[in-house]
Amino acid sequence: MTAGTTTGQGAAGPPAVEGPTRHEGLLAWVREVAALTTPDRVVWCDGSDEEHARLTDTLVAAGTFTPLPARPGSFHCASDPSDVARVEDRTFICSRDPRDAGPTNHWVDPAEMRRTMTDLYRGCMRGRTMYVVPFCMGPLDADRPLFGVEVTDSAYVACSMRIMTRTGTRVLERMGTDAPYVPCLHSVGAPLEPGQADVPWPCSPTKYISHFPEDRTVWSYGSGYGGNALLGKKCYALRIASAMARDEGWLAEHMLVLKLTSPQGVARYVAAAFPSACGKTNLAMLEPALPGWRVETLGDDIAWMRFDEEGRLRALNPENGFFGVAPGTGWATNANAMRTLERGGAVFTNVARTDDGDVWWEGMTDEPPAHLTDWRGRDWTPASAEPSSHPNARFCTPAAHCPTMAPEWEDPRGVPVDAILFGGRRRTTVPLVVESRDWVHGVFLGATLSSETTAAATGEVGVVRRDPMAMLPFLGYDAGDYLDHWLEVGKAHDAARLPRIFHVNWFRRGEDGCFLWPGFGENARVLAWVADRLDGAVGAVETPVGRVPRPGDLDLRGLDLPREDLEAALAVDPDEWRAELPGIAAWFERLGPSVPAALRAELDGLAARLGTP
Ligand code: GTP
Ligand code: SPV
Ligand code: MN
Repeated sequence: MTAGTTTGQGAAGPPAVEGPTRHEGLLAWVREVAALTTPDRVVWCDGSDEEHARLTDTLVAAGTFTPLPARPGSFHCASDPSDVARVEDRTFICSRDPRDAGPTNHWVDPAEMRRTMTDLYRGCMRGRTMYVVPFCMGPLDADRPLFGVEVTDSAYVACSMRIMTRTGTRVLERMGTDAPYVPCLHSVGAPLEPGQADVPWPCSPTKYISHFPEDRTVWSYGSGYGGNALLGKKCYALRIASAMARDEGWLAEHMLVLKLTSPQGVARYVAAAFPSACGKTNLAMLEPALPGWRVETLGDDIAWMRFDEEGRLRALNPENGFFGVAPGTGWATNANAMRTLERGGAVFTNVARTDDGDVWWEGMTDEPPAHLTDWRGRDWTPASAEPSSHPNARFCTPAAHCPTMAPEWEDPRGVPVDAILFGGRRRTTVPLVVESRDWVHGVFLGATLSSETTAAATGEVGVVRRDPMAMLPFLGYDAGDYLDHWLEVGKAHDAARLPRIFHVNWFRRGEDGCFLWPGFGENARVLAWVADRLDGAVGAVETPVGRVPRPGDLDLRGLDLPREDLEAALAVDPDEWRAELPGIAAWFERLGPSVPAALRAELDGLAARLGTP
């Protein structure tokens, strides 16, 4: 049997499973899943263009996809209105010891979770096709590629995984007969009775996104949405990989990676962690407003970082595509994303459709079209009360379509990171950019990162919460242990070679409620300051929170920004920071005894510098 062929269900139960591999462990697992979930047929995905066309045809026939005549090869997709974002309250870290999940994760005993979910999975693929998607996180020519296999009853997931990861026969070949892999089991949780008509977006009100970090396994049920269902992304490449990284001395982080080249031709690599919907994709694809500077893209969401023999931290983007926030993406803000999306092969989920076969979302153009079909299929005009697209509407597109990809983005060794930025979405208090004094202080800045919640996860939007290294929803283990791991990797390597750590905030607002800093392409001015700081070529002023540029330290040529706004964006107000201290102390309290003493000492030092005992 070859990849892509199907096995029909015998009269007496689940389909016989053979596959285009001699990996006995994988075959046994797929057989076991098929026996439990009883799909009508099993398809091993080969990753070919023909298969992609078959999948998209299937999705069009099911009413899930709508072809976009204005963007040949790309599709519109509408999810069920209840299934539009990550479900953090249904996400579980099932470590054997609850202490290892830590106070920030939901924990369920692994045996109990397996029992609960096995009951849910029993017969859950009835009437559906089970797709077997072998995938590789990172380039296939790595010395030790990290594999996964997602078994899913969703054609949308199979199709999206082919965009977001390296999939198919080439992966099975590289896996050979015995490579380890992360089993990722996914079901939308909507079995079909004989003769029952399907819906365009099957899903279940019962959702579980479960991780078994000791077994390196993911079980997901009930949702088709990106972060809940494309299991190579947040579930594997962050939650499971963070546990692997802790054990093996590396870092799996929620970070973009970019290459910044100065007018003198000096190239620097920058990794940046911002919480969901806080600007990673935009920064990764930035078009500098500063003449002479150049930004190229290596990744927009996840970085795996390992130390090389010379003690340099090297970052690799394990993904193959972008799953980006659509609203706010336009020619004025992120032209490179717009160019990427013109090249076909994209899936647009929960955006609006135009009358001439294209997509539209808030922020794509200044003026909305006079008439749209909104993300829920309803007529929409500029007079409509609600936005036309869901605020967490997403595009899914191959990274290779992005015109600014750095040639080395697929180098399996990764790129040496010169600077790490932590950033959040804060209306007040946090200045545009701060440089840390050293690694430990930088880890403190990351550990106490705070941000307003966004539509990327279900729940209230705009609430300030602590989000250490933008990893709060993605930690596969105890948060205090994670911070300690950051300190330990710093200690284990030559301080002079460690990346320098900065903290940024593009989202501070003035008294009128408007953003103080114009953001987007203008953020190149902050990147340039960071690069110049690495060279010691530009000044800064010491403040209680770290080193901050004076207005004259930023290259502001060509920027029309009122001096008061710039000063307000850079200001470190001791009163605001004193008011911040109890929140940080409460956060450390919540994380409990595993918070490293060195970070508690940093908090004491900050309090002392602010004149509070
Ligand atoms: P995830 O994919 O959820 O991890 O998000 P992300 O961090 O990649 O965020 P993204 O770049 O998609 O930006 C999210 C939202 O923030 C979009 O609506 C952007 O328009 C907006 N945004 C990004 N950068 C800036 C900026 O510099 N200033 C302002 N004001 N808004 C920004
Ligand atoms: C995020 O929420 O941080 C995302 C989108 O990048 S998702 O894949 O849903 O996690
Ligand atoms: Mn993300």
